[in-house]
Amino acid sequence: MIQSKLLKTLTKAGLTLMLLSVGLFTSSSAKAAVLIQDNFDVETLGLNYNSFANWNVTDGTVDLIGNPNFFDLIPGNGRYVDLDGSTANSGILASKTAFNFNAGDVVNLVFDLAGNRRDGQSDSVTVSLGSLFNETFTLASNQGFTTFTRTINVTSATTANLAFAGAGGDNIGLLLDDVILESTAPTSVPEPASILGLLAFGALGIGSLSQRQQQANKA
Ligand SMILES: [Ca+2]
Ligand SMILES: [Ca+2]
Ligand SMILES: [Ca+2]
Repeated sequence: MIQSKLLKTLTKAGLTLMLLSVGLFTSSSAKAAVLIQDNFDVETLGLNYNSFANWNVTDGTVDLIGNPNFFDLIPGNGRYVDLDGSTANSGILASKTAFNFNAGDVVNLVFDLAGNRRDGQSDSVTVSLGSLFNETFTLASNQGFTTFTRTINVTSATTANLAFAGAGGDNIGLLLDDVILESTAPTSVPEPASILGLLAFGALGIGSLSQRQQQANKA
């Protein structure tokens, strides 16, 4: 009787272990791909700047400002973008790459925005990722860098550029820094070999225990 209880306990433990293992294999098969990670610190300081590594200015102008001492409005952030350049026509910063997304992808978008820090008036920017995402953010002039995070679930395949479209035309715009765009495709398919191995291992364990119990019963 004691052995029978032990067998049940061990079988339960084995099943739990197998389920846990399956869970681990499933989650580890999800791949996160970083599509853009940009702190603008390698760019060249300049007004009406349009030589970005990852971006085109597709309308209006933007300024690249910051350290050292070039309109460094919020020191400690290296270099960053003033979304309203110096031509009284705020800019659209659009990713050079159009990214492919598939149904089931989970997209993470993270960026830092700050108010213009100069004129006491709010500014806004419309952030878009093709048909997947479109949201307008408005920040007061005195607001420091704030991190915004959005999670986007892709329901059908599409291609999209990430874009930051500043609004206004007074040469004093929102500040942008630390953009991260990443996509996770949860495949949810555990590796068949691992699962078979675990099942075989579990069956062997239960089988040998049963055998031992039968022998014990006969004795
Ligand atoms: Ca920066
Ligand atoms: Ca400006
Ligand atoms: Ca403005």
